[in-house]
Amino acid sequence: MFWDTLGKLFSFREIRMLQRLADAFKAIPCQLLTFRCKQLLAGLLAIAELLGALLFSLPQTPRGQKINLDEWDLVWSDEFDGDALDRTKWSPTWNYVRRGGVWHSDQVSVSDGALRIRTEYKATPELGPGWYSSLVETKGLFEQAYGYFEVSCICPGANGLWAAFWFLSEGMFETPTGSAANGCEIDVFESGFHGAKNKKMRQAVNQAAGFDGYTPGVSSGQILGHYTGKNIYGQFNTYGLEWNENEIIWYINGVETDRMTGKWVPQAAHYLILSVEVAGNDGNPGIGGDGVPFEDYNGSIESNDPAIFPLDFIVDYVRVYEKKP
Ligand SMILES: [Ca+2]
Repeated sequence: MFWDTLGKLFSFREIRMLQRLADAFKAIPCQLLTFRCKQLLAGLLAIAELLGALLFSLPQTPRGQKINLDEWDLVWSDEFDGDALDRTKWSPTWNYVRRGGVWHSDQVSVSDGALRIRTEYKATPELGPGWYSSLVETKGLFEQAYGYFEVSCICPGANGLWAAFWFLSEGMFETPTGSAANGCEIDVFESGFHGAKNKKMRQAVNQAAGFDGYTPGVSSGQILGHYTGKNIYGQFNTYGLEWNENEIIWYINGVETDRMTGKWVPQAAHYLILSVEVAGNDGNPGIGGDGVPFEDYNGSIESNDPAIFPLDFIVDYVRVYEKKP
């Protein structure tokens, strides 16, 4: 009841933080009595992180429950073991200017057990010189409501771009309904803080959901939080999403980071998307629609050492599970 009342005042993310803060405080007296310093320090660390997240939007370390895959059946996957994109599972992008770059199907390949979405500058392709990257999606080929969805990947480590594993539903573009009954945008993760001025942000990913399409003044979103992985630009991390009728729960490396309940839990089948986007506008990298440079959180792709390109978003697998009955 107490938390229900708070729900009218605070966002899901804020309530989650308050719950964790309360749990951490509850743990302190008994830890003091038994001198279990390690847990006390962990509690204090959690409090410091929560305050940092609440006051300064700093990223948090995942410290929730672990996913138990024994409770799930694998129903769909791509291990990327072939030598080309499996067109029975994925559709490549059509080729067009996207934000600060171009999405082009030539930027996708499969080799050595992984999907690679390549970002690089190309001088003379048909859509003009610029930064080329790509998208693949399961639209029309595989769509599912509910389950556990997981990607294992190495994010492209460069300023001014981000990789993502995200979902959309066909119905979310219809007239806004004030709920997520017809679906929403679900971001299992988005990287995109490599160039952040604040060093604490640089290993963070964003986990979020957005509702009622993209209608100005109507759509709304929940950036549930910024969470850290382990060396996300140098090694494989997993990013997961558990989803049932009542809640969606985000994970990093199998540990819960955040969850959302209520009317914004989507109830429609969604398709899966893997993409790399170049920050920018109308093919011009590094600036927003207002013409202001993206300096604070990730910078411009042109601020990187050119020697790091071509740069790949490397995806080891995507797996989708259903809960065992
Ligand atoms: Ca693989």
